[in-house]
Amino acid sequence: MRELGLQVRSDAVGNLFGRLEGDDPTAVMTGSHIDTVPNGGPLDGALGILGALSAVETLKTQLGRPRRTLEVLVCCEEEGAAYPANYWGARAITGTLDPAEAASVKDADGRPIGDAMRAVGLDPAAIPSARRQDVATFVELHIEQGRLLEDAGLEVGVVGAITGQYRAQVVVEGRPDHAGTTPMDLRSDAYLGAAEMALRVAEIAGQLGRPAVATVGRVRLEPGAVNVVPGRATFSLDARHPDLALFEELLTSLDVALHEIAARRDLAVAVTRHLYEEPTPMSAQVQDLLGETADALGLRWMPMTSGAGHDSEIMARAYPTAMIFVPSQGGRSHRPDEWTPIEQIVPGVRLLAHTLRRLAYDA
Ligand code: HGY
Ligand code: MN
Ligand code: MN
Repeated sequence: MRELGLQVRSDAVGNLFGRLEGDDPTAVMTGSHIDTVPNGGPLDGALGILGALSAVETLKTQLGRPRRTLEVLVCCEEEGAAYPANYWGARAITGTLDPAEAASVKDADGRPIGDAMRAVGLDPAAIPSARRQDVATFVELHIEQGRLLEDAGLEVGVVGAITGQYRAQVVVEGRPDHAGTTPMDLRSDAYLGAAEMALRVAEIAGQLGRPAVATVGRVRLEPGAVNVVPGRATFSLDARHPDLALFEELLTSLDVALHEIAARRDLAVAVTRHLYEEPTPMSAQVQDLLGETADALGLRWMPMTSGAGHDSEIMARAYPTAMIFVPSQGGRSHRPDEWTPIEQIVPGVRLLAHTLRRLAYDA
């Protein structure tokens, strides 16, 4: 960013900004998240940052100072991989992050995210200072993480809406017992309850039909010894649907199922919600601008709904926002072989650059 001659600063939660000052200080902002998932791929998030830097570099080199300020965003903590509170960076920017969460949001070992902030010189009390009320537009370039563009042989997607997303932690309490001396009919095995719940969760989403999804991605058993009947099972629940009514129906069905299974197995169950984001529409104006620009560039594109969550769903509640997708090879993502060849990345960066030109130079 410094090499490009951008003003570089970071905010109270560790987001990073590269700013190209224009006559009008309200910013046309573009970027994505710098974090990813365990065992993730090289493009989720990172592509949106590098694409933004490439687009801004080209505009600055060819057109000089913009009429409206351009800003590249490097957003932190989107995934919620270490802490159950994703969109941490975007929520700080839009002023929807409660500073009290620095103490209440804890990792799997019970360590508050506020401790991790302080460990890198950030002050949780300063979180409100991260709020930005000077952003005119936000555009995010991202991999599709699905295979619709590849199957349709198209170059880019213009995202019109982002799916509704629910995340919770489910704790199933049974009774730890000796694995050798406790008869099967006398056990209160928390893992068997959790296992039945996981199967039922998948069944419910499957019965609701595409694009409903529900995932148990992380399970922890306690005490976790090979010769002790698990007394406690803790698992994550991620459920999504782009239609609000069906999203609510999915969540209700899941909750009923978890409690029915616990009651029948004489187990206790506690569900703690960590995330609830309704399906989020993107700005019609920004979508139209992306579509018109894609047409002007002769790009083959289509409107899309995102099954993945993005910082844009948070930004869209505060600023006119839309997203550009480029294809993902085989739809693979959140895994090391996540990939998009450069010739399929370039059309997305071109669309971003020309859209930013229209927003920051032509406006
Ligand atoms: O989970 C998601 O959809 C995104 O990668 N945070
Ligand atoms: Mn991701
Ligand atoms: Mn992402």
